[in-house]
Amino acid sequence: MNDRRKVQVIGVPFWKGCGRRGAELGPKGVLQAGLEDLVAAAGAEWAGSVEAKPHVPSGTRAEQGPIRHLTEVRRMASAVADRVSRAHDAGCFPLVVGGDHSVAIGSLAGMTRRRRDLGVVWIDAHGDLNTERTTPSGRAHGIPLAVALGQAEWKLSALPDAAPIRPDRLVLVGTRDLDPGERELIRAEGIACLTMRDIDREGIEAVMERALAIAGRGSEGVHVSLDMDALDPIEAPGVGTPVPGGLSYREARMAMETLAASGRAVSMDLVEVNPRLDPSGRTARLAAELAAALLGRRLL
Ligand code: 4U7
Ligand code: MN
Ligand code: MN
Ligand code: MN
Repeated sequence: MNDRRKVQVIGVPFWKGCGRRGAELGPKGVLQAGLEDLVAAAGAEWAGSVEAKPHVPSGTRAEQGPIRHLTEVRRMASAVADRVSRAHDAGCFPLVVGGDHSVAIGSLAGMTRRRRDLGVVWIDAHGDLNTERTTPSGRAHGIPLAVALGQAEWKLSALPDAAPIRPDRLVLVGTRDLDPGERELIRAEGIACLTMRDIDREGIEAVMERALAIAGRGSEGVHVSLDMDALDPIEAPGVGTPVPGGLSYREARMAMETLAASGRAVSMDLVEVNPRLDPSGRTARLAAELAAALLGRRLL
């Protein structure tokens, strides 16, 4: 990761992009699961943990429109973008711990401010490629990639200095649940989509090497966005939109280790952990372990 071994955690206690309370407890859950110790054990330096909390004036009314809580999502994204670009400027690896996946709009805005050629590896059961027109749910966690690509009405470039990501440097991994509008966008833009079927056939290491070749092609660094629903719900039950047939514990670890070994990752999202849906706490623990594996050089 270009020797950015200092890790700045940016917790984003935000649930309004998924419409289900509990996701705002994600940052606390992941920190309490031992993130700091795991990161240190992996050999990276801990630069501390801050929270990105949007200022929403009381009495703010929910607006009309296809995306729910859009005003709050926009404010959150702006706050996250500022934290992320500041962490980057301080020579740190920004680790954004959500919160629902709409927090990634902020991460991508903050990172593209500084790295115009950012590649993106999106590990998720879903495509997160809906627009205001195609969204079946009206939930902002289903649109971050359409926003980042410049395909939605809300453009990433609405945030100061942010730039769209390039479709030829974006790769989806672990995909198994796409909406019709998302399929169309994938086809139209030629977005690489490495599905669970590809992982079944080729194995996770080969798939991650392919993902790195695409996201890392001519790019200065790769942003890794890990939605915990990429994992099988048996491994990670504490997510808002579980889809059967996901990554095993070993595959998820191997994916992180392959990314770590490449040295290309420059920032990460760790999202969609909902501690309310998992009293055992295993989802938060697994999330912390996977982040540490991405940041680590040591395998044992
Ligand atoms: B997540 C969905 F319709 N596609 O847009 C949508 F199936 O960040 C789900 O990946 C989105 O967890 C899931 O609401 C968003 C739905
Ligand atoms: Mn997602
Ligand atoms: Mn998902
Ligand atoms: Mn779904």
